[in-house]
Amino acid sequence: MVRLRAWLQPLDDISGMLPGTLEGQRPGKERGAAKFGLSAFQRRIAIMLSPETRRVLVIMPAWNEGETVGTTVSEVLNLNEGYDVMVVDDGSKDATASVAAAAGATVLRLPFNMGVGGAMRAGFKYAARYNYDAVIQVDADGQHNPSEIAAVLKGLETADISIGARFAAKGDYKVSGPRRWAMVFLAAVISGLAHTKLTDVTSGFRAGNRRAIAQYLDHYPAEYLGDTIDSLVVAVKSGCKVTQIPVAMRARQGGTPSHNPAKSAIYLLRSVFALLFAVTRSRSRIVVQEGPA
Ligand SMILES: Nc1nc2c(ncn2[C@@H]2O[C@H](COP(=O)(O)OP(=O)(O)O)[C@@H](O)[C@H]2O)c(=O)[nH]1
Ligand SMILES: [Mg+2]
Repeated sequence: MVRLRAWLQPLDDISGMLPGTLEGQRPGKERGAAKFGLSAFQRRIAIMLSPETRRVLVIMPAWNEGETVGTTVSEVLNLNEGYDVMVVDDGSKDATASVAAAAGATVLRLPFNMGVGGAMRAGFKYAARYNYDAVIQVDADGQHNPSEIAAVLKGLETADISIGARFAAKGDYKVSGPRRWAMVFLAAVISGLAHTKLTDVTSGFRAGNRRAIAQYLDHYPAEYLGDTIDSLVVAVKSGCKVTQIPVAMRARQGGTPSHNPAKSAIYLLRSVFALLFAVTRSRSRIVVQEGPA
């Protein structure tokens, strides 16, 4: 009964949970029900009675990506896999939000810039609230090829977190110098912790199941690279199983990177030290909610 009541809450109450404003589409099945002119109550019932299908939320962090976000959203929706797309617009100064909404995404606009980790956290909260079975992060700049989403999601058949990994026998993505050494070191340490070979622990192209979402809701750092290294270490320590799927990453399809190469290299070196702190963090007790959080 409690669960039923939770389901019947107004659809718009998400706005009370997140420090931003929500625009655009509602989760897929609701869109379908809305087409038939059903009331909010009837839509809730329709969703509850609809056949069990795995619902996937694509979370797209975006910061001043007006040039590329529309195409990336369209590419995902044109796969026709039934994925819902949520763009988390993080205080962009350009038309990111309106372009994303016009392309068919649900857009969460954060009132100020919170970084990729903060944006992802808002996305996970939304995924838990709307009872998604799986989430996958896809960058708005088009580097993560939407045609590989299904392959990365497939990794969830055997693990809680599936990483779309470069340097894993697919693609020609190359990094050299100190940046490469830092990445190799980080991958080696985290592979040891996870008891599986991981080659690309800073990849943001990651999928997670309900267990991963529940764990991320407990701990998902907002600092740069915290969303990759730190989050992964704590997830592993908390008992989440990790796997990787080889992917070929594309070049950024337009716009400019949020960090120049020199700054990225410095951050990456700093993240080697941050790894030490991550290892000492306490583990999460994972509580997977059945039904909306
Ligand atoms: N929400 C949010 N997204 C960000 C922020 N910085 C970068 N992004 C997004 O995260 C993704 C990866 O960022 P990018 O600058 O391409 O980093 P790189 O691929 O590591 O060079 C892109 O979709 C960016 O729009 C931020 O501060 N907030
Ligand atoms: Mg990028």
